[in-house]
Amino acid sequence: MKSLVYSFLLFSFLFVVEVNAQSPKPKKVQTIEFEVHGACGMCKDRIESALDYKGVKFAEWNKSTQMLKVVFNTKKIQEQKLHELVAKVGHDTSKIKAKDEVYNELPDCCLYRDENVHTH
Ligand SMILES: [Cu+2]
Repeated sequence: MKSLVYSFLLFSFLFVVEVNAQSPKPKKVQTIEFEVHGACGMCKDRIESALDYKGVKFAEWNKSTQMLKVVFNTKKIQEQKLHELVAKVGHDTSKIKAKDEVYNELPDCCLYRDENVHTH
């Protein structure tokens, strides 16, 4: 009899877990990709560090595709802010161009706007 009770409890527990897993929740976590210009591994670190920010769960920049992937909580941070954070450290995004003063402060290897950088 006791084992029957345990089985029932276990079954109930599994049922509750199942129902919770299926109940629709408002989608808070969003993944987006947008273009960010950069030139080297230092750029990658700089771009990803800039997104070490409240509400951002994951950020990865791909040098060869010039695309940045970001996973973020839409209740804590907006897409526009992600672009601002990246532009602020000197990298042009598909929405915001970095200020020249900031861009000019970047190390030579990072000057992605200058075509000659990639040919030396
Ligand atoms: Cu760089």
